[in-house]
Amino acid sequence: SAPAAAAPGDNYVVDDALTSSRTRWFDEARFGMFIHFGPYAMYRGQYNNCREVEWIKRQCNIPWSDYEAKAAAFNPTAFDANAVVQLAKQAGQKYIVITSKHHDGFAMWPTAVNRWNIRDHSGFNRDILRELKTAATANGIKLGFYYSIWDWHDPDFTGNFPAYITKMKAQLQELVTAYDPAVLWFDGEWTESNPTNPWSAQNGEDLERYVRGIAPQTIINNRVGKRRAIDGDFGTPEQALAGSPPSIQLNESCITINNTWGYAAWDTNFKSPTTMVRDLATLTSNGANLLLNIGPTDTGAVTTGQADGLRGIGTWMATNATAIHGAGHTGLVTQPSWGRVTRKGNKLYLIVNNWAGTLHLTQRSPFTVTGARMIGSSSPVTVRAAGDGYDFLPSGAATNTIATVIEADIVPTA
Ligand code: FHN
Repeated sequence: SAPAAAAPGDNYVVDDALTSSRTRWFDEARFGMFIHFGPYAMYRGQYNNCREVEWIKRQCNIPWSDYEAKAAAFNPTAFDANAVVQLAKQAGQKYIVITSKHHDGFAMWPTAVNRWNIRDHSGFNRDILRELKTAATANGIKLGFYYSIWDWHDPDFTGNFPAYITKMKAQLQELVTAYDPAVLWFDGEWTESNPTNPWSAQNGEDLERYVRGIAPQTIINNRVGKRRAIDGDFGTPEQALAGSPPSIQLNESCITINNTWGYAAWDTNFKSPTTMVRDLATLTSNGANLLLNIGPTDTGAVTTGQADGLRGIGTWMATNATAIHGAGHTGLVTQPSWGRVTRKGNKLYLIVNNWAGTLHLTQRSPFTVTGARMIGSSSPVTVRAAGDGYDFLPSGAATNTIATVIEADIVPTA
């Protein structure tokens, strides 16, 4: 019989087999670093009495003359790609996504498309995207770029949209050719209610097709288009924990280490390593990634507060990363009140936040536990069938104040 007619958008439902080989590294990574960095950092979160960050131009009604003057003085000599990459690596992050262009339209690489970029406008004679790429590659970390579709600076965005799209594609071509990004992370497609943003569903389809054509291996987020469930390769819940499957195939929650994306001197509300590790465990147990954001200062430095948070996560990861990297959702158990359970092959990882009391696991599908042990300790763990599943009885105390991990060998029996 004749195949069913393709519904609009069907060609954007990515083939599973293709997806699994192309996107496998992303699905195994689980943890990445997001970096919001641009000339908005020059305001350090404040313009007169107005507090804003990467939106400061628009929300604080800064005249372009002022913003352009600030951007001309942008001179982030303290940006140290190696230090950033080491921080990410130490935290157990497998990829970095940095803003190549935010809504202010400012290119963080020496684009030939316009002069509104870090070399021609600011005279900063280094290519920090290149430096990051080099440092990341040397350390086995992937580099991707955030790119804002919405552009406040280019008059063609509102004046001559086809001309704007041509320039946008030319910039994306530059990024792909020069840096071979592992991820293109689009944003700013969402202002549907904003009449100054004419981005349509068709524009999204067209851009996705264009990027696939020039960068077939590159992973694209769903904000390339307006139909978030089917555009791109992965979903992007923001400041929220992605839920458990089934949903769209891949998900990545982007969450800030404090309250803001770019640098604001007043925002020192850093999340604790405990909160972030537990969020990472929850996301891993849901089969989703965490893209944890930092915002370097106007000079390009990573603040102590941000670095300390990442190091705190790294201390936990140094022992327990096996419960995160390559691990994911398990349909075998009900997530317990005392923590989260992830699965990698025939191992379950019980990430125990609350060690006191019985560690009971409720089975949803049959499996047998053939052995269990604490990670980072030689204390044995006894397992016994109990009620609707298993009880785990560790012989020692918790080894970690954030979460202690028990690894269990399992044989699924269904
Ligand atoms: O407006 C941006 C915001 O500045 C930031 O880049 C976040 C990151 O996901 N995205 C937008 C809001 O959805």
